[in-house]
Amino acid sequence: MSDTVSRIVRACLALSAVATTSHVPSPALAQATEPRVIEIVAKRFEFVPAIIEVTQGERIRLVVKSGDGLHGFGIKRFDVSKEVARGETVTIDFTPDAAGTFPILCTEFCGNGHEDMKGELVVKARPGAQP
Ligand SMILES: [Cu+2]
Repeated sequence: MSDTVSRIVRACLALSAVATTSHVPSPALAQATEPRVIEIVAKRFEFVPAIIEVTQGERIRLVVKSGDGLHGFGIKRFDVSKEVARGETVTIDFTPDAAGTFPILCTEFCGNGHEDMKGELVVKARPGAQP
């Protein structure tokens, strides 16, 4: 019986050796290649959600949808500026390379209240990165 057990143990060890040497994509790797998707609705006169939290160096894909008429979506610090036409959805890819809190503004005049149409991008510092 102990002979059977030791054979099973040897088989398991051999299998685990195969598992550790084969190239199975790890979840960490998948995270590094796929941007994080954040959906935002732009409507008179707000962005929903108004505050977006991300991490410095993280790849971000913003999917901005107009909930009514024409709006704009701008984050000056990261050279983001997109027109969002009535009922349309735009995709904005970027990687925030600086930590801090940055204003999100509507860049297209959309009516009385346009000036109050603001959001915030909060970029948390990545440990070990330059602020
Ligand atoms: Cu506006």
